[in-house]
Amino acid sequence: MEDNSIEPTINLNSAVGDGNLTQSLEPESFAMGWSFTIWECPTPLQSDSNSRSCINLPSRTAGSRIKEPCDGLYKMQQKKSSIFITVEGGEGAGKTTLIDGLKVKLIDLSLDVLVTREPGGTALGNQVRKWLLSTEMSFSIDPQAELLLFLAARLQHVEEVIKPALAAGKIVICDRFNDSTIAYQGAGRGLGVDYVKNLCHIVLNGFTPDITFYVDIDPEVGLLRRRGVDKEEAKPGEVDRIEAEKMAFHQAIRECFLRLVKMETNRFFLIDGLKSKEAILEEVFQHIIEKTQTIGNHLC
Ligand code: Z5A
Repeated sequence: MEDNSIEPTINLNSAVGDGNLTQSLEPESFAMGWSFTIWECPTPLQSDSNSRSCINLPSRTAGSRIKEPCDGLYKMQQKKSSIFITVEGGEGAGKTTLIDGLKVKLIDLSLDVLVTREPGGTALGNQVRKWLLSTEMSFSIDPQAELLLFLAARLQHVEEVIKPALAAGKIVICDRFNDSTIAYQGAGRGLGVDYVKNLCHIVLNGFTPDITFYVDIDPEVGLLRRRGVDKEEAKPGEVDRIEAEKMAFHQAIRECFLRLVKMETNRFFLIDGLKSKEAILEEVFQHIIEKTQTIGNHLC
């Protein structure tokens, strides 16, 4: 497994006390999601060259907290630092653009980020992607078969890629997940929203993202945007098999996404896809910081 350890220095600045110090460090001052808490600080703090007090943490500190001095170092307690984020939306909503920007911002904070997508992310997922999206496939696909193929690809993706990455403390950002299946197959194909929702729950044994951003855009605008971008599944200027559906299909999907957002306000954030790329990125980034703090506090 990849070694994700780092050795950060935490500057305590005004938090220097004479011993019993309980201090949660501001998330902006170090990597978001790392939730260090200085539990007790019974020895005099060291000073760095700028006369600021600091503690040099030992390696493997992701999501840890300092408990008590041990062998000259500080004992750490592990807690969850990983987070599973999904981004949903119709065609051309700006999901890929948003995820690319988020990745850069989070990596700038020294966070370990894994970006993946559906269908895809594994050899099986990429194969399913080809079958389901390519305009060159000459066979027809029954809607139930399509649903089961998306779910088979997802199960493989979760077990092979997503869960191991989360277990390693990474932030996982996935372009589309269960909500796409509920909207596209449940509402768009008419298989039934509740039926597809239940099936997703059964297949993944309730595995759910921590945060979901739904980027909302009128499908007419989204499809126009999409036509300017080449895709591996369709020839330049063309659309893929699902994009090629009638406008009513895409409108039904949008309406379903909007209903899902209202049903799970704890997990979903509704993002206006007509805002500028920069504004969307900043808004989403702030939501992640706030939500991560909530998750961190909850797990303390
Ligand atoms: N599908 C399904 O049916 N069931 C399932 O369970 C799953 C998926 C998982 C996957 O397509 C297809 O599979 C999808 C649903 C179905 N159906 N279709 N069609 P995909 O992964 O290949 O593509 P996509 O997810 O639909 O993404 P996309 O079309 O590539 O769009 P996007 O990622 O949201 O947009 P983008 O590439 O970031 O941006 C598109 C253009 O807009 C680009 O030129 C950007 O520069 C521009 N853009 C982006 N943001 C902005 C803003 N804010 N303002 C102006 N312009 C912008």
